[in-house]
Amino acid sequence: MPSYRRTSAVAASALSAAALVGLTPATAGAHGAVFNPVSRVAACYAEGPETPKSQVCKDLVADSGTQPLYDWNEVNIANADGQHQALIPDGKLCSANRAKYRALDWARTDWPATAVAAGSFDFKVRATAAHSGTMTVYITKAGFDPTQPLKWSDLDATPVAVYNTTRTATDGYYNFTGTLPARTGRHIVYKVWQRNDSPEAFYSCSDVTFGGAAAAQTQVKAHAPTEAKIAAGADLSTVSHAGHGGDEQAPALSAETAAAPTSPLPLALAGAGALAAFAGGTLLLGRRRNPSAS
Ligand SMILES: [Cu+2]
Repeated sequence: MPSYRRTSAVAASALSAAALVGLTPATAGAHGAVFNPVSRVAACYAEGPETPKSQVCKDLVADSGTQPLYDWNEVNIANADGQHQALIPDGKLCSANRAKYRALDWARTDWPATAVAAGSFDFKVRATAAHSGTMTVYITKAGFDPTQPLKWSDLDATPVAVYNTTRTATDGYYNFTGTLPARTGRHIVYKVWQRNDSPEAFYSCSDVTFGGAAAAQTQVKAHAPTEAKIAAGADLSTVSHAGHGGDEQAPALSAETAAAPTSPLPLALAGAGALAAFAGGTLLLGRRRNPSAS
């Protein structure tokens, strides 16, 4: 499908103006996070990196600082290439085995949680950068003990949702419906988002509670960051606007555009599924190792 990766550099001055309609500015940082049910890192970011309210988020900041929260849309492995279980040991699923995000692995029962019930569920993923790939969402098996570190074998092999993502997201969100099985008490929803235009993958844990009693254990209500909150913290994010933080090389660009890294680059050519570097009025379609850097 991504045959454009093989495309050798060609001057594409003949590209129709219609194709330009799909150009979107690549101003956002990388990736995204699950907002419903809200993921651990997103819930703590929503509380405020400087003023966390729940004890677990306070403890996260005490342990790891505020940066993991400002970088709420990261939690990635640049070269995952589908090898999730080989790369992430048991107990490290929520951090994707990233030391920076180690606190997310804490097996605690006071993570802000979303009350859910068996049946249809509308997932929401805030994508600060849209990527082509597949989002696979799992839930822990019945009988899961949330006081123990999350293991791969804790996850029900049957996903609760599988969603193919595109390079565009509606108003910055991927919305899709899944089906939650019957459960009781506290469980973890685990998301793996594997890109198919690069080996990169993203991971997250969202805490959910089935039934009212367990939900009451959470003192601070879980909520997702607002757009205002996202904007307010963007300047403190270390997730590069041109690449993917420290995890990945910034995209290879033409000489002209590489010389001006601060200018927003129109990277996405929707429809054509191709990438363009817009330089000096000339559109170049070039082969890129990592075509969809955001
Ligand atoms: Cu990204």
